[in-house]
Amino acid sequence: MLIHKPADIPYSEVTPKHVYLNRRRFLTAAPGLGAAAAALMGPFSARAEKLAATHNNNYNVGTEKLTPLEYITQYNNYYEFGTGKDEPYLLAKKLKTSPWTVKIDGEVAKPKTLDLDAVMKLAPLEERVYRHRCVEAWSIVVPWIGFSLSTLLKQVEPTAKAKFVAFETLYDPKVMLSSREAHIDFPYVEGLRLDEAMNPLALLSFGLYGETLPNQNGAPMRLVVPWKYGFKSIKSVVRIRFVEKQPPTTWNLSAANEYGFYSNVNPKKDHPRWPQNKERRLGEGESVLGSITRRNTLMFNGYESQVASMYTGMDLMKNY
Ligand SMILES: Nc1nc2c(c(=O)[nH]1)N[C@H]1C(S)=C(S)[C@@H](COP(=O)(O)O)O[C@H]1N2
Ligand SMILES: [Mo]
Repeated sequence: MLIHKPADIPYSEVTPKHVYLNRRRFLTAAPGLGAAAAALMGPFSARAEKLAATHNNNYNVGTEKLTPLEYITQYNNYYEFGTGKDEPYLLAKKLKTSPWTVKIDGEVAKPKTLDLDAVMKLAPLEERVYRHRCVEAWSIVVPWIGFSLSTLLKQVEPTAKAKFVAFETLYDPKVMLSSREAHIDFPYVEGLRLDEAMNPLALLSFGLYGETLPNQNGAPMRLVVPWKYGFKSIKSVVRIRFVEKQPPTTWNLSAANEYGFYSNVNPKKDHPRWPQNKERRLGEGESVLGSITRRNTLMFNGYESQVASMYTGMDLMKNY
């Protein structure tokens, strides 16, 4: 199911030493999963359930290695649970992910409210390996599980007026920070142009590494828009609205000069406070001093052939 044979991935190569030494005792075979996936899964998914999926070979990242699970699940941005990178791992346990419904309405012929099970049954679950790059210049390679977002969006039959799609994360003040504490407005909102949302690369994800999503990664259902900076990949989605006008988005509201609506990964367009042509791949080339290697950031995060045509004629330095 996964792309590497176990022999290709010694634990010592993909995992920090303290983690793999500590992990051996958890390596019971996981039925239905490839041995490589079982080997890469750590003890940190106690509450996650196995989620079967078939690997889709159209979505790979060449020879780049999967990022070890520990990095994907312990270094996160999920401001509702804290602004530090380790806080979502520690605090997102409080998120109640069941029951879960998503309401889809706006410029559509058939508005719907679906529960999670109904959404997950819309299409066979696929495993896709994507690069995922944060605007803060770190990146990971993740074996996500899900299917194209378009599968869900088509259910409600968008009208001719629908030009954009707006997304909203759950906001539960009982378990999440206040906007004042997090310094951004809640609920977290994001948006895509209709053609972007319908692009097959835009993924609706329910899991990673053969299991349901850890809460800190946006359980039970999140977007993954891999040609854009990570903040466009909104977590824990409860509401989707088709709209005529470009919808407001959280980071753009917070600092429009730093975070645009489009936010396509672009090594030529620096962030006002740092360059964007290099990135730190979590788990790669680390020493006691931290990560010392830098990878070159690719235009559209390496997905140019699949997405560039959507932006022909647009000035991407202005529409950042
Ligand atoms: N609701 C919500 N979604 C969110 C965020 C957030 O703070 N809240 N952070 C975003 C940012 S900045 C990034 S880089 C990615 C991180 O996803 P990951 O933790 O699964 O790697 O989630 C995005 N989605
Ligand atoms: Mo990010």
